[in-house]
Amino acid sequence: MYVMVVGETITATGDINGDGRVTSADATFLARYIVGQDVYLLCRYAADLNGDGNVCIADLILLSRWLAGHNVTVVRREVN
Ligand SMILES: [Ca+2]
Ligand SMILES: [Ca+2]
Repeated sequence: MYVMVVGETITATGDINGDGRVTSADATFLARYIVGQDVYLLCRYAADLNGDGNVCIADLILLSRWLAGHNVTVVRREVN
C-alpha cells in the first residue's frame, strides 16, 4: 500500500479520517467536510483523490465509486 507521511501522521490516499482503512466512514467524513461541518482534514492529500488540488464533491463521488467497487483512477502523491 502506498502511504504518505505528513508530520507524524501516516495516511493513505482515501483514508481521510486516518484510521488506516478506506471505508464508508471516510466518505462520511469527507461529506461533512465538504458541507462545512466542523471536521479537520488530517491530510489534505488523502482527500484530494482526483489530484486537482482541491477537496470537493468530485473527490467524494470518486471515493464513493471506489467504495462501491468500481474501477476508478485515484491520484496518489508523495508528500516530502
Ligand atoms: Ca479511514
Ligand atoms: Ca480533488
